[in-house]
Amino acid sequence: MTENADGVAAASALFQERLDKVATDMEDLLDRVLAPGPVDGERARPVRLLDAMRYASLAGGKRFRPFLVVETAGLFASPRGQALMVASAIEFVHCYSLVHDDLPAMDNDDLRRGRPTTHKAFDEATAILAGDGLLTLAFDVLSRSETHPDPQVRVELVTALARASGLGGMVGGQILDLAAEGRFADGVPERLGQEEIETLEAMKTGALLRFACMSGAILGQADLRARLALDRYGAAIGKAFQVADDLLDAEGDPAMVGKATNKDAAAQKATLVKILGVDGARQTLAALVADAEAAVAPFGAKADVLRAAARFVAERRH
Ligand code: GRG
Repeated sequence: MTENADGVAAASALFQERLDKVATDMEDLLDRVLAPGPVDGERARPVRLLDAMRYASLAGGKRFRPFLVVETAGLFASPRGQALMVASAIEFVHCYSLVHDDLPAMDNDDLRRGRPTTHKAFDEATAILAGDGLLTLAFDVLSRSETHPDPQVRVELVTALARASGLGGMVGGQILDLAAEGRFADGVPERLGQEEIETLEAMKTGALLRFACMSGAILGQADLRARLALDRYGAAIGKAFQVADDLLDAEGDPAMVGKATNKDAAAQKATLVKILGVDGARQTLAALVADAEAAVAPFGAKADVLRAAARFVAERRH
């Protein structure tokens, strides 16, 4: 389906409205899940750890992954409350990854989401534990009956999130990234080719975004055709997100981006922008957006906001 210019503008406005609404709902739910009182099976919630987990996950971020969950689940008329539960699990994993990524042993960043990183606001040990706490909480949330009444659906969500975020997904991508920088005593910086960079980025950044899109189909117990369409959409969005992030690093203003920029070039890091050049990366980005838009064509007008989301990824400035 092709939208005319008025349709595109209307879908973009609706996208922003829905993104804002998801951000508000997410804030409320994360606040509730991170309440001071222990839940069944817990003994107590230590204040310092809880404060660090709240600092790392509340009041910040675009909440783009939660938006993808809510919108894809909406295609199958899944209850919004269930989608928000899944969305909060993904956001907890995302926030944990940012906390650990910012640590001195990883990227050593002082600024995230426009304020001090968690290890700067607290200390390193607390930040490591806050990340651990957020990761485990994600799976706690997915296993709750509030997420879906059918335990088989919950198990499918748990498995898919574990695989997207672990060894063969985000964590695996992170170690490939560190290895490429020559960060290990037995390694030298590697000159990665385009295919290797694509694999690394598909794991480090793409896998969680792809799962966010697929989780709507899992929640909605969608048929294979719909799952394949959303998987293609998620894969394109995941790649586009990383290319856009690399372009922001190469060209962005730190005040706008909310974190340090020009780090890839300083670290002589292999990125698609470095291989393809800024213009080549922009062309790749446009092709990925077109592919994401085409992937959700079978859903018709119901997917207008998802098409607008693909365009947002390419145009984002932070
Ligand atoms: C430490 C296990 C571990 C993994 C780290 C996510 C990650 C893997 C590293 C972050 C490095 C990075 C900046 C990757 C680029 C893509 C990305 C995840 C950007 C941040 O996501 P946004 O823009 O952030 O959605 P907000 O703040 O809006 O939530």
